[in-house]
Amino acid sequence: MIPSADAAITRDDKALILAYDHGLEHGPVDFEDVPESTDPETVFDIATHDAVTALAVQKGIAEGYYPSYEDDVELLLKLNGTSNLWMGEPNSAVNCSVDYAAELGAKAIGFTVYGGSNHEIEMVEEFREAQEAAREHDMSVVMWSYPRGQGLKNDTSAGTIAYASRLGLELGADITKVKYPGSAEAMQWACESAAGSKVVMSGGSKTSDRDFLSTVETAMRAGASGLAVGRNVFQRENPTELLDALEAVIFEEKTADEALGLMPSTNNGRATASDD
Ligand code: FBP
Repeated sequence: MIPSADAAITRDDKALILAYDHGLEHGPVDFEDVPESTDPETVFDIATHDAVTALAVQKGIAEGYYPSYEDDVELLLKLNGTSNLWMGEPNSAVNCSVDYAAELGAKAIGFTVYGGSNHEIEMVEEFREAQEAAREHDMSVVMWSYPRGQGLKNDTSAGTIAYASRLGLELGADITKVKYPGSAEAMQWACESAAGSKVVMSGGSKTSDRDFLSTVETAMRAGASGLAVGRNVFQRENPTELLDALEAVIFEEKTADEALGLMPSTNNGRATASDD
């Protein structure tokens, strides 16, 4: 790993990446709970929060909306992606070049690698091309390291997630994004396996404020360098409040309980009927 290669998308060596590639990966169903999130402008506005170190989007969204936000948001251009309409073995089409990402103003590239898929070999070869081109542009490299496919039934087991974070180190990612493996011990193993390169936790489907902040606190104490989160932010009625709380946990080493106190709409940390 190259020291400080991720400086443009980190703060105090930590990252809070807001992911908004769900329209491609999952489809518009992810915007149903908060229909305003269908409009990329809504999420670009959320990304102007101080806690957000980069916004990850696909090319079409960057082309249309980033010009209005380039002073306030760091762009992480996701170079590949697959729709949920694809029913084959896990794979991800490369839909943007590193040169074009740089032209659009991106400071970092994002790339999914499905280790264990029948398509692992070609995905890693595509990653190689992108990673080396990113180095030429001094752009940070973030790998979405999501083992799945073939015989990989449980893609969040401790051993699989430790292997996922190691793939990021071995293949030259500055930051590797992995699914939460379910415990502090497993997360610590994943972070140690990355041997000094950064590991960030993927947000996953929406959970309660308390559950989410507790998981983030656990991941941070286990050695994670932050979070790459989508639904747990933009599917909330008040994403700014959650970002205030995440800022406290990730950058100020506050506990989840302390951070919940920054969220008036959860009744200062006490769960309410709307706390879902
Ligand atoms: P979430 O925080 O909403 O889980 O987003 C993280 C992310 O990696 C997105 O970038 C991506 O769209 C999605 O999860 C992919 O998740 P999966 O491949 O498991 O459907």
